[in-house]
Amino acid sequence: MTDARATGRTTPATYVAPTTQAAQAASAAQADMTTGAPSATDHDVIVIGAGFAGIYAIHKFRDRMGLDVLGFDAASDVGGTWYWNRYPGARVDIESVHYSYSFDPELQQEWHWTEKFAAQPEILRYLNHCADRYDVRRSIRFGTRVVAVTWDEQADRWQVTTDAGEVHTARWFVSGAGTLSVPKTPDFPGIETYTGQILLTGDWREDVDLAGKRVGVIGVGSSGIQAISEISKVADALYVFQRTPNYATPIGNHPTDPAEEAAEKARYAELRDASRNHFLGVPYADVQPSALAVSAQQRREVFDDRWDRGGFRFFIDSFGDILFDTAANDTAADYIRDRIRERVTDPATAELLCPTDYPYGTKRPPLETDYYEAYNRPSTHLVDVKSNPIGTIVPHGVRLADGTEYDVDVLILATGFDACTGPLLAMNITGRNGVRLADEWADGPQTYLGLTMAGFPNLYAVTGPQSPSVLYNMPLAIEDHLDFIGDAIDHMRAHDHTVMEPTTQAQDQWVYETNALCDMTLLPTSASSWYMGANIPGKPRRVLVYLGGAPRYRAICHNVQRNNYRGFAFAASSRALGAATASSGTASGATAPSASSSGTSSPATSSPATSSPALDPSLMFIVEALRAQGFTGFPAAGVAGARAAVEGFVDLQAPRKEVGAVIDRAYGTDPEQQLRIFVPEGEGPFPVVVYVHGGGFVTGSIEVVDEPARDLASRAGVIVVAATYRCAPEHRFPAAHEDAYAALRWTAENIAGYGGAPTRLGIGGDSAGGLLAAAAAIRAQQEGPQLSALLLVNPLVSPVADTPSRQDYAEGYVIELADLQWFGAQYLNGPEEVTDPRLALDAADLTGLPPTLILTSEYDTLRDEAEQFAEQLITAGVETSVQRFDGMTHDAFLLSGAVPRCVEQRVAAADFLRRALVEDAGEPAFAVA
Ligand code: N01
Repeated sequence: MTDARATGRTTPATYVAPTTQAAQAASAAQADMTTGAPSATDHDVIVIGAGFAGIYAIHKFRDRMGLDVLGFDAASDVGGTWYWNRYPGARVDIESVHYSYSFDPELQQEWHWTEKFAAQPEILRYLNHCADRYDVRRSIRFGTRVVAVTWDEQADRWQVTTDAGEVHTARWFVSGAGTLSVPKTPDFPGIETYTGQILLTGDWREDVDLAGKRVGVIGVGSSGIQAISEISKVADALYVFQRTPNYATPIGNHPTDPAEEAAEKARYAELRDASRNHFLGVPYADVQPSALAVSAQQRREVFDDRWDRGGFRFFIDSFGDILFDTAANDTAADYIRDRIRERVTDPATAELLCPTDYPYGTKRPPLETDYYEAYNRPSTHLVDVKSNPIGTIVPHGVRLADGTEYDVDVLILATGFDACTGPLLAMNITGRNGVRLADEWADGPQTYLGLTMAGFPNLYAVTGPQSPSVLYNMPLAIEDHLDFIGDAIDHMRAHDHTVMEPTTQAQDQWVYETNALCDMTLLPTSASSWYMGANIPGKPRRVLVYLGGAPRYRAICHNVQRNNYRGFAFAASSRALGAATASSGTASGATAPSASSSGTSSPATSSPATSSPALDPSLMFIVEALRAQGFTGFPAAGVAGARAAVEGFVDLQAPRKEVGAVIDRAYGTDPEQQLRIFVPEGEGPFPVVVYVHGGGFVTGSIEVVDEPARDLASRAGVIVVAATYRCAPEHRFPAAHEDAYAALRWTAENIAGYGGAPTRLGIGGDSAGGLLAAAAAIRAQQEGPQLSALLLVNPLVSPVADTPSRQDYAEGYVIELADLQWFGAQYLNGPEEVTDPRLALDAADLTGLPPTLILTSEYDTLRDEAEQFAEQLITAGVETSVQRFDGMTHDAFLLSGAVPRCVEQRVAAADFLRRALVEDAGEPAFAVA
């Protein structure tokens, strides 16, 4: 369930495209529209909708920020979705204790939910209580539909026209019109001849007594399933017209358990935090990596458990690959079909209720109570309108294509919504230069962060298309968006900006990321999912939700803010915005040249908003996958948790290649001073490279680099000696440094006994291992052995580097700034060590180092320091090449099973080693870059 509706309502039995309807009303109203100076109808912010979004928006902007705010809602009172959807059985399907406001700690302590999953009347009571508590009604015009929203370029304000012909203006326009608030009413032929009562689940405002009636329900989505479960108990006869069966799973509702409520309230803050760190915004934490990685028995146990515990646990808290992998999905779909067959007595009806032609979860999964048992009542009849479609509506009922007729007194349309884009398009929005949103979105939504649009200054779509919206617990998603908007308004006021708008580059990149994420899932395979806009004839088939999960989305938004509103342009007037939003170099917190004053202008930095191509979609899931398994960053995980998380990389690697030989040896007496020697196939003696694993001096092991080491050995035809070392915090600086060098020495002295040629020796490593490898190479200049190659993969260069990439990718890109700080704190004995040239490589003497290759990744906190280090090496006369991989993040080099483009980095590394160590050493390995 989602939020308020203020627009686009259609009368039952007639489907008018919302934009057409709004445009007609608007054209009359706009005739006498005035522009210019603020008047009594001028406001700071206009808010659309009086549901969860509208209530908090008014409270926040008016009471917390002191702005002049006016709200509109077509309804006669607050409630949004919960105002309009009063059909029997309407109920939330996220636990109420989580599906509620979190911004007011006292409210959440005081409010008592009577059921685990509250029914519609109770949620409406809650929203009325909130409306009273924050006294929002005095700022809302109820019973008022907005029919046009037009940017006035002279006044730099939005003009908002109502169906009463009034025009109000505001600097900022915030739509809380919801995602599922424009009902779809199919235009069945003959529907105007029907003499019974037609009801629309999405526009159901009064109690209707269906006892003793003959009722027809068209549609078996979440609304239909909830309604059918209740109506079947009272109707004389119930005919369910089903086109596509659904995978419904038990909601698990029950009256609130006082002990459970007390326990939840005692740790409410913690629960909210956990919710915001979960893909769907609920504090579930039991998801298993893969349905295919466990035995059939173990899988069954997980499914049984999640089925019994209810809520979205089966969907989101069972196995992480259900939405990505057809075979994994099949296991869930088979399980649900089996359970349906157990519950429905008539086998033919059971088969008809079993979905077979689309994967589970690609249509929004409904939750149910006794839905399948409804079909065991003799009065409930399932009618298959896929094989025999609805032909016409006749005066007394429904006639199918083959002529069969069903007489019904009441016909209920549970036929869904024009989701996500519908509510915005219904408002007939026109932005700068007369550009209509409907035209901009002719091929699908174009947004930045699912919240803002290029060409539409100061306009914000709360839980808009291409944001996590319906895949993120709505009240929390709404609060996050409104807090972002509030911060943006504060930022503008603090810097005398009049307007803000995303750049087209930032928007294009967001659209790319949203679509790319979707393409990695099974969603595009569903024929009629509203997630894809596929339920509305003629609607562009594009994913409408951001599938990267709430934590990743929140991290991106946070990064945008902390980086000077990366991807947005600010200006003193919208006329100055054009150049700033379209130009190529100013996407990062850009300030238009003619802006009056900003205090925010910053050098353009390479960032997700400015660079192309975008982050590789496979990597978008890595952080999310870690979080889904309860990992919320290295500092929070602690030493043991951090180590376990890095060991988990092994599950994301390709199968280990066969090599000629694998030999384990020790190079010291400590159990961590181990080597694993990977000898390639073929005739030796082979050149040799010592490889030092990364992991922030704290984590990592030979097991984690086993797969890449084999890959390098076989690709380059060299012996790879993977070394581990004493880790922090048990062993602090310089233990790891000493060990990396000791491993190098051991190799030089012993490798001949394993088929290696110690005269053709190199060293390499990734991340902190890169720093250790480089430090060992620097030491080897003085103390030997002589080296012929240095390979640095996404290396750390200095604990205190201060570079744009450390800021740009501070959160949400595998290694976060906070992780770097935490790792440093584990390894260093004190802050004075940060200038030690063994740790601050940029302070070391680099002369005489062997030919060096540095691989960097576009979206890596460490990118810039590594590239600057390359320049220093060149200045020091070292043959150096640096290769940046667009779209990649830190650690992609290790994740061969999850990141297809990892192979490009491996090939680059192997080519370098082959040229530097295997081929004629008389020629330079490569030109100085
Ligand atoms: O709509 P839907 P909904 N002839 O689009 C059928 C939220 N919600 O209102 O699949 C015959 O899911 C259509 O058939 P098909 C939730 O996010 C939440 O039920 O296109 N049938 C389908 O069966 C949910 O996903 C809650 O073949 C026609 C049905 O109508 C979203 O709202 C409760 C037809 C539409 O299903 C929408 O759910 C309720 C035609 N011409 C809703 N046209 C909770 O929180 C359409 N259909 C619990």
